[in-house]
Amino acid sequence: MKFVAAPAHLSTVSSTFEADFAARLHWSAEQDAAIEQRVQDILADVRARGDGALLEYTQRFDGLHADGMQRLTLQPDELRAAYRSLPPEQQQALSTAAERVRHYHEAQKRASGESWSYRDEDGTLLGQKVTPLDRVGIYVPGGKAAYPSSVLMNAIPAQVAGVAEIIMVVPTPQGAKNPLVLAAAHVAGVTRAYTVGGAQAIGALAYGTETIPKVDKITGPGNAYVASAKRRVFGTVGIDMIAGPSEILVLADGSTPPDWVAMDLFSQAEHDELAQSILLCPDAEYIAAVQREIDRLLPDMPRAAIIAKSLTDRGALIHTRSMQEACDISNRIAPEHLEVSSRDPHRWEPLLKHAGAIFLGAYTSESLGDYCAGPNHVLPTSGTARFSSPLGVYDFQKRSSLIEVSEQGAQTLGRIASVLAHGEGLQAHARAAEMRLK
Ligand code: HSO
Ligand code: ZN
Repeated sequence: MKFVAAPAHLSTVSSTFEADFAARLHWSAEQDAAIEQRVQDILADVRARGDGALLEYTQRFDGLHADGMQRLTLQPDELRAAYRSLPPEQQQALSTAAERVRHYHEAQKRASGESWSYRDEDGTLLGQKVTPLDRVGIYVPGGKAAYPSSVLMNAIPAQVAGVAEIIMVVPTPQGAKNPLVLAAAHVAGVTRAYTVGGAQAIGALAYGTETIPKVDKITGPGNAYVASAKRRVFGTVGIDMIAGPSEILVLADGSTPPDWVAMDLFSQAEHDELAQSILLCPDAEYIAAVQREIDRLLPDMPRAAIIAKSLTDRGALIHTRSMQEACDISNRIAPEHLEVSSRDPHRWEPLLKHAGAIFLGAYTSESLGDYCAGPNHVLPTSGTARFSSPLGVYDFQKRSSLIEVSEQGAQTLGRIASVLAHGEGLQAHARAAEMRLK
């Protein structure tokens, strides 16, 4: 990662720096036409033929033959058995992580997820009633990105919101089940799971089949096929977001041991060659120290090749003029994860406007947030933190307005409505209001 620019005052640095900076930030989620066509066909087929289509695609894409959906269904007993089969240390870690994530989301619900109402001077009641979705589907990727922690992060807010049925789908290529994923589903309160994946699983959740019930919303990450399928079924069902590669931005004042920062940069880089790790720091010597730690630590990392590619293609160590300037640049980037690795993080936090999650102080490794601190790890990526939020209880709730007009209120409101309705030329509206006038 040789991308040190000094000084990096963005309004004055050379145009090549600006161009390189922009190129590194750019992530294109270009849709591949061949994938789009395949996904369209698969969705139409699952919609038309239900379980039959699902069984065929599962055999074709996952090499998993099943003569009926029974074999692709995981009942709560099997999820519980997976949990019990784990070593105690893993059981404990999963349960404690789940407890902390649940606690956090319960606080979130209390703070912003409750119904409210008030009465105006005429005694008219006005309010908002919050209700959970009835049934949601959670997609869990198979293969190298099968993260039990993501099962917790998707299912627990749904459960806290009060969703009655949480249906999980997870592909099991060649039938190989990941016990940690099933155990996490048990701990997080998943109602039922099916070992299907890909666009066909998204189709099954969106349209329903003889076996898999149609859900109201689908959340969870997936490959290009899954992302495309989620985009296409949006409208028939709700979806969460289309997540891009992971990102971390570290704002450092030079007070954190440089190997800690190097490893935090690795932690997101190891997810994906397209992941992005950036350091912003006003201290050139410290940047050099982090670079030395990167060079020293990298060769021993099991995912060194992925990390190296991610850092080389998309990473940056940027020398800023000040911490204030670092905060400005961070706001322009709007990173998914933002570490404020400073001895006085609360001094900088008020300057930070756009980030999926903000990790304050040297001890707050982003990795702790990925697993067990409590907040959700499903976060806006690719600059979308400018306008969107972490996955939360609110994503599994909806609101209905409540209105109860009193007799007195009908007089006050009826006159206003009548005038506006006549103005719009809508007679029935006007008369409905006027009939209630005394
Ligand atoms: N950092 C990822 C989530 C994750 N990390 C799961 C480890 N496991 C989301 O950006
Ligand atoms: Zn992670």
